[in-house]
Amino acid sequence: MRVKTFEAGSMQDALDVVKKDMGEEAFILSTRTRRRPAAMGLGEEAVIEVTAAVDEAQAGVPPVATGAPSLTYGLRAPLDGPALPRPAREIPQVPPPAPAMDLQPLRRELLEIKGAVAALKDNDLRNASILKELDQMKALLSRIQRQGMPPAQLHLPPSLLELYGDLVANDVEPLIALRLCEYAQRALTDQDGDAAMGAVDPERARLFLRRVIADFIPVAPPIQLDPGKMRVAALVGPTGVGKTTTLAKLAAYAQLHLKQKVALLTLDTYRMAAVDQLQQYAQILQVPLHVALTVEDLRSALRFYQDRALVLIDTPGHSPKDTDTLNQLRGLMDELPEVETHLVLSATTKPRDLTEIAARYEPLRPTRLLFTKLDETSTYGPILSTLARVKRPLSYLGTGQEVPEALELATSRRVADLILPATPKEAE
Ligand SMILES: Nc1nc2c(ncn2[C@@H]2O[C@H](COP(=O)(O)OP(=O)(O)O)[C@@H](O)[C@H]2O)c(=O)[nH]1
Ligand SMILES: [Mg+2]
Repeated sequence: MRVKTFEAGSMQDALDVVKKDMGEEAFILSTRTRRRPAAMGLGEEAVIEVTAAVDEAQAGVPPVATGAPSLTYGLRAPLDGPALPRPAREIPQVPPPAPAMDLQPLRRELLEIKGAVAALKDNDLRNASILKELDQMKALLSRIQRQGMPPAQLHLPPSLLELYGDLVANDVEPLIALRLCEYAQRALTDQDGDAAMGAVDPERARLFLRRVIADFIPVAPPIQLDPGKMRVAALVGPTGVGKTTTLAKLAAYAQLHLKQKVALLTLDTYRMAAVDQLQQYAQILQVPLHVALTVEDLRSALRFYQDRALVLIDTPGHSPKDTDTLNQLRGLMDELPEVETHLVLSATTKPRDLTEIAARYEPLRPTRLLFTKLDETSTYGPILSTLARVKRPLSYLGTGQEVPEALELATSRRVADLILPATPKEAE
């Protein structure tokens, strides 16, 4: 058995040297990577050390120059020339063995893999950081592929490019996301200068962008209740978005928490179930409920409610093609001189549908936007897009089915937090 250690700059080179010196039959005992000073003292370089062994008895190894006389006992290895006849008595005649499977290539491959793994292990640390970078790059690229990033975004510094991706992943329209990022970039550049921009700490950029988003979110004050004055608020919007539930939440809050006199009025007479639902809330809260079918009904109900601090009006939802109901509702709403009309939308509605719905309700001149079912979605970008289009302030946010607790007054900060959530690191 011959054992020898070789050194080379790479595992491949080391294995080549082993093969050359010890032949195909050599096997690796160990490998090691160590650092040594590079030539001329310029830093360090890696050296792969491979210790290999070979069984000298194996035929063909080490390779011997053919034809050269062996010095051993003056005998010549019978490499050339005709094979000598075997003495019959020396070896009993047995049938020739089945041809052995050639494991040589497999073994070689295994050795190479083993060596490569050993070399890799030593580079673990460096690899980990490269892999992490690659992962980030891959995520960014696949995001760009998915969302189709126009070249303009690519001019954003990396920290903002990443945030742009986060906004779009949260269903913020790409163009709005771009504008917000550009705005943040300009503001950050004004503060720090161009040179510093490339190195803006991602957490700081995130915080800054969140503030920019908050600045773009208009919010309305809560429904104002003034002594001696009747305030009227109506909720309009498609069927099933949560108008009646939200109305009950508002009524309960004003009645139970603010101790104000509240009355309910519904223009939703199409479905008995709708009236029943409101009737139940009215009973629980012990507030009066009026059902108005005509303009006259509505007028007399409002006269009747003069002493109330807050009159909340529920309305029917309707399908996109049902323009009759909408016109009828518009006729009734026109009767209300000073009304806060909240367009109720569900945060679970598809962005494109939100735009269409908002346009459809424009004739009712909503003065506020109210989003429900925030608890039922994980992407809040459509709220921002709708605000950008409809340009009405946000009033309340519905966060669950529970009456009255699952209702919040909307704040710019809260919505900005939903659109660009804090990272766990930021929350520390
Ligand atoms: N998860 C959740 N469900 C809500 C919310 N608001 C209303 N709902 C539910 O949505 C359904 C329809 O509500 P409803 O008030 O009848 O809608 P309307 O047709 O617009 O009056 C009901 O099951 C409500 O409990 C909310 O903020 N979150
Ligand atoms: Mg309803």
